[in-house]
Amino acid sequence: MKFEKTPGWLDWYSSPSKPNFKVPAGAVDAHCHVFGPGEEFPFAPERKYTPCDASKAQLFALRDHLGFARNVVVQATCHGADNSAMVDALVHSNGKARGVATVKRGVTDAELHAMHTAGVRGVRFNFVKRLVDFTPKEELLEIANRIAPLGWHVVIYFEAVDLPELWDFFTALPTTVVVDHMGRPDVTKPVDGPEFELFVKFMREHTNVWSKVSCPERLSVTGPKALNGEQNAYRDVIPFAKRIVDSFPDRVLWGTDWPHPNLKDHMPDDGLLVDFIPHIATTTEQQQKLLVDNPMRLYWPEEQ
Ligand code: 0GY
Repeated sequence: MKFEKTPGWLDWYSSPSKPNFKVPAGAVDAHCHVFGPGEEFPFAPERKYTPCDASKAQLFALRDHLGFARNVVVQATCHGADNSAMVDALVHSNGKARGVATVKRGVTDAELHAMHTAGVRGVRFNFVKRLVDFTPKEELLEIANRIAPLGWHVVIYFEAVDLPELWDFFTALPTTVVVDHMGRPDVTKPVDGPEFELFVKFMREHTNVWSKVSCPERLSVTGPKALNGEQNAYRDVIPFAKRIVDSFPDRVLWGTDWPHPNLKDHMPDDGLLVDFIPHIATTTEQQQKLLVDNPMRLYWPEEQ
């Protein structure tokens, strides 16, 4: 089936630079997606956008180019609860990829076990209204209770302003809980202001909560250009991500977010994104935890 991209959709950056920062051996890109290809894995009828194709082979080529050893492939909303493209990437990765699925209440135990065998280790609950329709919380809690015995975790994606309303639900989840992109803070607000303090409190008071310190390109207002005298792009995101890494070094993950759904203004050079890492994880010990030890503990615990 042929699919027309959403008007204005930006294709991923086809010739990323070689990063200056050399990631540690065994590093994991813990947040990335595959899109289709649509002819092989059709996009979901209920999707809110139609992306460009972004195949497993292209993802694995990027992994090698950037120096990563492994990927965690997160189910993207354009595929709804049909996890076949993501699972296909896992089973063709030579054990170098694990995944996070989207499932509905009707998923069978046999389907969950098959996904586990393929390498799925979590489910994603998305609360970003522009991306998904509402799912009742009791349905999500039921899913969380079913995946918990498999040792899986729950990945949550939400906007910072919605954290107060979602707090009770999040803190009732029975598994490790991984927050996408630091709960999408508004980085024009102070890093020690009430909004981000609430997120820090969420992590401080709930030791099962982890955060991806990813997606500066999504959160930044200053953007990718290093300004006069500034050495780094996306500099307005640094204080937020650095604060989370400094405070919770054992509960942070990092990912490229390739192929970068829904970016309107610019498509990041993935090499530049890797060069962002040493600005937020400033010691080799922090970098080792962020890129290797933490994702390995969560996604490949049997190798620990
Ligand atoms: C991300 C962010 C976005 C999209 C999705 O599954 C998705 O469609 O996650 C977004 O638009 O903010 O993590 O990839």
